[in-house]
Amino acid sequence: MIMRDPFVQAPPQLGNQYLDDEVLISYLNRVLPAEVMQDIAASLEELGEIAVNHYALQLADRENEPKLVQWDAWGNRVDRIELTALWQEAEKVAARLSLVATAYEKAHGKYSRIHQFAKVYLFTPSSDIYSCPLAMTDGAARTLMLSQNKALIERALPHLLSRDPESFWTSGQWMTEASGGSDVGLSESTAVRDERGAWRLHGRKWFTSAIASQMALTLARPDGNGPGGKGLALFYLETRNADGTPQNILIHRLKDKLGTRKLPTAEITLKGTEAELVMGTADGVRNIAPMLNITRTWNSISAVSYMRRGLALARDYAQRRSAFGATLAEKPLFLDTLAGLQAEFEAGFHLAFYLVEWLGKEENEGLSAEEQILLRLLTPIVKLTTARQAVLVASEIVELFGGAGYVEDTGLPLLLRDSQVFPIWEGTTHVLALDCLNTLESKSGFSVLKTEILRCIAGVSDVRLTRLVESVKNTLTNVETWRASAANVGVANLEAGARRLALTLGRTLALALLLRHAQWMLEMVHDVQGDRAALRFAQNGFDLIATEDLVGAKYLALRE
Ligand code: MFK
Repeated sequence: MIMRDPFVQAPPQLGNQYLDDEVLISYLNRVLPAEVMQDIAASLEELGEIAVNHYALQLADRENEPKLVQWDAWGNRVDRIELTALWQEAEKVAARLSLVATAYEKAHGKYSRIHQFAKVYLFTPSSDIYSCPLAMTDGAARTLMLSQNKALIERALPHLLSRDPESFWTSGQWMTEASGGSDVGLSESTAVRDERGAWRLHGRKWFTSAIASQMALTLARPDGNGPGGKGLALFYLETRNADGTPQNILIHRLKDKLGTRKLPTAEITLKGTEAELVMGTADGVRNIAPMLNITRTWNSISAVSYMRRGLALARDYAQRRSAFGATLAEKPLFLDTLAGLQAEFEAGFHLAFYLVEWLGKEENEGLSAEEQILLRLLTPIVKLTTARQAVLVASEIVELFGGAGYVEDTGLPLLLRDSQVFPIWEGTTHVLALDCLNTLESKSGFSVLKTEILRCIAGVSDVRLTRLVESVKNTLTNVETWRASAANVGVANLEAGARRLALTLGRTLALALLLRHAQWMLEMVHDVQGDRAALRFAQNGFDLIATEDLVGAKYLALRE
């Protein structure tokens, strides 16, 4: 009898993550002038290759995690974070490839944000979410610039925007306290002036991501200020003394998180940490909002990048894995599920980059009053929609791999654990939905958004797509009808429906963007399959408005 070696499954492989990405390339071809596209293509191809190499390193480094060293051998409290080698390498790559600076150097005007976020999109899933400290670095740079605080701009921006790994700084965003990750106005940290007149911060920060950063923006309540977000002030601090020891900061422990485990997130106490006011002694929540909006944009791009990574792996695996007499790539049911996920990804992709386009326009050309309301609405809507998609897609991808998807050393469970951070960080789906509802109600935001969605589909004329144009319009009418009737019943009904409302708006806008892109593909690129993502995404569903009494849900929700 011939003894055969047991079967060994070939693992999934990644190709150049830029060259392989038809969705990214066709989007860039549509929105960028040809000379910009030509200018940036090489940098994206380089990142596409780095993404492959770092993915392999990431898999090999899977079990390494950052460590907190609190004491030295002689009993001195040192509170030092030992970062993993790959995490430190990611910081160097980020500086060298200007993952933050590209947006501020503005080599391509309003398109610079698109260039920057295309790079971020390629790098993030191979970086163990190094995009987190970079998001806050970008947010800090923007917040300081808007503050017009000359001294802080001169001090910090050259570091935040450096291309030199030696001088590059990242920034933390130290906001969350035990009293309120969402209701930030409950923050208990205080600020008092010392005998020199310098501000000293005291208090416990409960969830400080990227604790290894060189600086942070944070909130504290100056002595004598009133309660709530208005009574907080925005402060700038540097985390270390000249000798590298923490600047009156105690690091108690690193969070034992479900995912993003390479990212050192800590519980800390500020014990008289010296800090400087960024702008004024109050309105801290309003003043830190630019940072939130930037990090929410990063969150959206990161969520989309994770979907793309999962799909790239699943597609490759489908060619390598056989079952029941054929490869998975030949199995209609496998393909049907994959197609549904690809449509979700493409919808999220267009949403996220559409948000980036508006951010680029705001920074380079300025926005009209109506456009400001639009961007204020788009940021939470796109963040919450893409974040929910990322969890759903990651869960399905893991399942597509069967048992291998459930085994840690394939690296696949990481996709799901890391994706779960997207709907939690930077505002949960609930908090962002309420923020969205507030803007819709207080600033006539609905009519602004509706006008924009209709503008996106105005040029969609191909007969394969026009049925869906009508569906978009009908959904907008449904939303309007529901809002009017829910408002009549009372604020509680509007609030209960806020999540469905925000997701419906996000998914309807996504469909409109897919339709606009499909029209371009059919008309300009003569791609006969150009309508596929829009048709399939519509089938996945986009109108989530429920007409039943949502307040009545209380009975069901609380039933034992
Ligand atoms: C890839 C991963 C990248 C992620 C990096 C993560 C690292 C960071 C980790 C974390 O820290 S996660 C914690 C994140 N926490 C949040 O995101 C907070 C979520 N909660 C909210 O967003 C609440 O809506 C908010 C705290 C803002 C509500 O607080 P308040 O005190 O009720 O504020 P209010 O009254 O809504 O707003 C105060 C002012 O700010 C208003 O302006 P006026 O004073 O002029 O009226 C608002 O219009 C303005 N404002 C609030 N949010 C804004 C904003 N302005 C512009 N954009 C916004 N988003």
